[in-house]
Amino acid sequence: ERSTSSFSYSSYHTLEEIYSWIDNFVTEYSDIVSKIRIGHSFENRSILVLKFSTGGSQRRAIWIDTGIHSREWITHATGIWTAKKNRLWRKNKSTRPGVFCIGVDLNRNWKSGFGGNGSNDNPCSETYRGPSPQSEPEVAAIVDFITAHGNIKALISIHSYSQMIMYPYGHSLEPVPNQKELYNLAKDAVQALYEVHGIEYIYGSISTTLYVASGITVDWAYDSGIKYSFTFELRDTGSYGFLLPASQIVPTAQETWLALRAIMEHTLNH
Ligand code: ING
Ligand code: ZN
Repeated sequence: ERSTSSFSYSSYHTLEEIYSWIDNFVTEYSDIVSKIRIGHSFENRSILVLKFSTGGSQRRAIWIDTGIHSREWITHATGIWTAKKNRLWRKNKSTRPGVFCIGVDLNRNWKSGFGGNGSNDNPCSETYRGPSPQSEPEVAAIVDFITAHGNIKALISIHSYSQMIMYPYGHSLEPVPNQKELYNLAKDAVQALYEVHGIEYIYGSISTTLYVASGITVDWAYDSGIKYSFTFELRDTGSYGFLLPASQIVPTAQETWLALRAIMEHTLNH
């Protein structure tokens, strides 16, 4: 494997594969992770430590070891998965009494379709919807602002990654009343984006293009009367995934701007 994003976390690996995963990992996260060879086994294999640090010396630390008993395969695999999880948090950071897991998915906490398919009532899930619609201060703040404003005509909610431009609904397969208009506008936006750096996006409604998801930002916006509600999934399609290299920031922003402009101009003229 060439990168830690193409590594299969759902299978067991040989020591060679684990060593090569470690090398990829420290290269990809060189600002925070380093590898230390602290010694070797009786049969002379390297004993490697992954050190997570933002710098400094003599700082307090936590040690975790896995695989000290070699037949306990799940522990080596859990160690690798846990190392990789660092910096890839999705939800907010809310806590509730008696609930062990942290965070609500802020793209499942909106009123429209709250609690439906493609959301989860388990607080430990990555798509945990929260106890009630708008229970989270981050969602409530946006709802309050947009509602008080009262004259927002278009809303664009930007995520990554997958290279898609989509419109409501997420919570149902039902086409929205102006679906034809949204389809054509998404198509124009995708074309404008493509012309900048040749990056291909796909488009369509959320539920038919990606998957069914309930309690999402754009469904709420649409149902609140914002007829031009879109969600973008920016670069890439998975080679780097959430860890898109910084060298792609400006090109991504440039092409995204053309798509945003297509939507803004259409909104202005309708
Ligand atoms: N994916 C989105 C998610 O929240 C999405 C996909 C976007 C669903 C917009 C519904 C509406 O599952 C990301 N990147 O978070
Ligand atoms: Zn997202």
